[in-house]
Amino acid sequence: MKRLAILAAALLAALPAAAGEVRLRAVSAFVFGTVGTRAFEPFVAWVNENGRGVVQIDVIGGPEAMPPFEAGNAVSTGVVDIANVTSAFYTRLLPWADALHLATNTVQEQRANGCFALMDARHQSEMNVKLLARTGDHVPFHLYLTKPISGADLTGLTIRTTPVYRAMFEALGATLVQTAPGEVYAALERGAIDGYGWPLQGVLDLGWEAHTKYRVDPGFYQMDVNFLINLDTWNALDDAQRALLEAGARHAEALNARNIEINAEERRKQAAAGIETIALEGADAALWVETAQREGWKVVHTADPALAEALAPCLGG
Ligand code: 173
Repeated sequence: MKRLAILAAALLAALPAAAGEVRLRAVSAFVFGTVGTRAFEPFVAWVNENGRGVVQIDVIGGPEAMPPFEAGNAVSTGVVDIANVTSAFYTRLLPWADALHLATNTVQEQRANGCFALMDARHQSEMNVKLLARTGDHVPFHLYLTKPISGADLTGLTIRTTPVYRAMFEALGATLVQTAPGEVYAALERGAIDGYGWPLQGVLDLGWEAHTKYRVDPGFYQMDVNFLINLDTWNALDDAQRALLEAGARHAEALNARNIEINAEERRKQAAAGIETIALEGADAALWVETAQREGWKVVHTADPALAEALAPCLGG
């Protein structure tokens, strides 16, 4: 059976595509049906619906098909054509990419003021990918905990991180462990961590509410989930194929506005699931958000001072 399947796959791959139609292979660093694919799924559906005979996207899979921190490398080298991935998972390839989640404006504003074009150009020259779309606007990140805190001090707590939260949580005194999202549940269950960073959306998609007691407010930054396409693949497409993908990207970005409503719903769902809010106030709240922004930008400055200077104003300051 297995040999037959392999033979069939080989024969299919050897068949020439319909004239003018190109098939692109895509992976997602996030599990399908969760917050990280909320814009990518409609993008793929839109392209496959509107791109018949022009361009089609074949989804290979999510993190079960490829480790999430490898997705950037895979699209950079052309192992896949398209990746749905957050910049935090490819900072090894593009150290300044932490800037993306520091934006306080929308991708539509970044397209209008030239910031998107600048970031796209740098993705192209430094990572061999085109930045096709940015989704996730309006969704802040939060710290979630299994035990309470009384202020903006994380001393003594072991927190699961990614590059998104690292500089901020470290400055606030936490001990950090970096893991892929797929390892968070087990780490909570084992008691290996006292909390984790994650966007406002998605905790319940992943079942983490079972081991989550608190969400710390306010949130900080803005989630970025980007569609990257290998630059050689992009350059080999014709104008109609590129236009189709660009239109699909705009379609996905237009969905970002819905996040404002989804955020409100998510807060209600978390509360209903027993996740209490720890709302930092006054000087603690100020320290929380100021530390986030200051420490985040420090990382970008260290990676590329000139680019940090150029990006800060057009990402909303
Ligand atoms: O916490 C994470 O794994 C992370 O960095 C992230 C980024 C964007 C969306 C979801 C999670």
